[in-house]
Amino acid sequence: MKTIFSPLHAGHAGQVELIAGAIVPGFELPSRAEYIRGRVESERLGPILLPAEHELTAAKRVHRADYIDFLPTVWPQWEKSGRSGCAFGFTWPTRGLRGDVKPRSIEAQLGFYSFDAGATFMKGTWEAIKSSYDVALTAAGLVQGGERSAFALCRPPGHHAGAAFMGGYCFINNAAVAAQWFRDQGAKKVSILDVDYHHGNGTQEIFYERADVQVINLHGDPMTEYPFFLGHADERGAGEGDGFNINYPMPFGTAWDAWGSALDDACARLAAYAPDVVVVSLGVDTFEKDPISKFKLKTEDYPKIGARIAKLGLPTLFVMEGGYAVEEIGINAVGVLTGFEGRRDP
Ligand code: SP5
Ligand code: ZN
Repeated sequence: MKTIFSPLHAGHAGQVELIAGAIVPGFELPSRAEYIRGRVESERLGPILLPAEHELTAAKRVHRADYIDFLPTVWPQWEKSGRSGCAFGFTWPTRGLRGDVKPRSIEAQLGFYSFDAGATFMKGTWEAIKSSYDVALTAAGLVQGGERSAFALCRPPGHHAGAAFMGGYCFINNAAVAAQWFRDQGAKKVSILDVDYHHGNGTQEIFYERADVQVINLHGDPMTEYPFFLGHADERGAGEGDGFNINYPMPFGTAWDAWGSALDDACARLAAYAPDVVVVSLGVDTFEKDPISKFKLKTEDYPKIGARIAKLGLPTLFVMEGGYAVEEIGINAVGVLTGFEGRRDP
């Protein structure tokens, strides 16, 4: 399969992160994408192509227009206000505060459009966000054009970003954008299968009241794992969307046995829905050595994920999300893709 990749992701670098009582260098590193690109090459998965530039129209089909218009202004506003370092909000309009008035301060605007301090801006961040969006849409175009599958090597990731908020390293929800774009191209039904370790709260929020996009998530139980405030099994969708959101929260320590059973169940629900196309939110932070996660999948398990998805027999777009065990991220992510292609020895 073809991979779409942009070198512009690399400008999104130098993040800091608040974690476990300390400020540390961010985990969502440029080297993540480089390791994956390297593995795509060494495994000869297929050609690696640059994305085509796209207008932001498709982004505004799933995100609020004012949110998308805000993103390119963040770094310029931050610099103009005399700040440096990296830009992120740390005051949020939570219960008891007003969420209906957007203040003028850039710090406050960042809080207004975030649910945590995990999506940070540096000088090259907007260009990276835009390139990640272009990567997703270009890869979606290949599948729309008749290819069985394509790999959108997106960075930054997207599944925590909602209609009008960023967070968890995510800004534009690339998988949601692609799913909506397939709908707008004529697909009647689209399924999003999110296998990232963390619940894709943004994707769930975007499609929660819709029956035309089925959203399935396998993830760490929000009672104990980030993003904590969404991702329970009783969240089944609302209104017309009732029954079209499916969550599989799982406890710390979950290994292939239980995770693979959840995937089987998820794939059965997906097949019953019978979508025209599948978008996979591909995170590999389920890996046993992931530094911020608590599942126990092994390198040999990733090709099995791909093989199970391939059995659906549907056009499939893979969109890169998380995975922070940098040295193994390429092996595991590309393992899913070679497993999908039915290669015996990935
Ligand atoms: C796309 C994606 O995978 N985003 C993940 C964002 C996770 N941010 C919060 C991480 C909290 C980790 N807590 C574990 C502490 C380990 N010492
Ligand atoms: Zn994740």
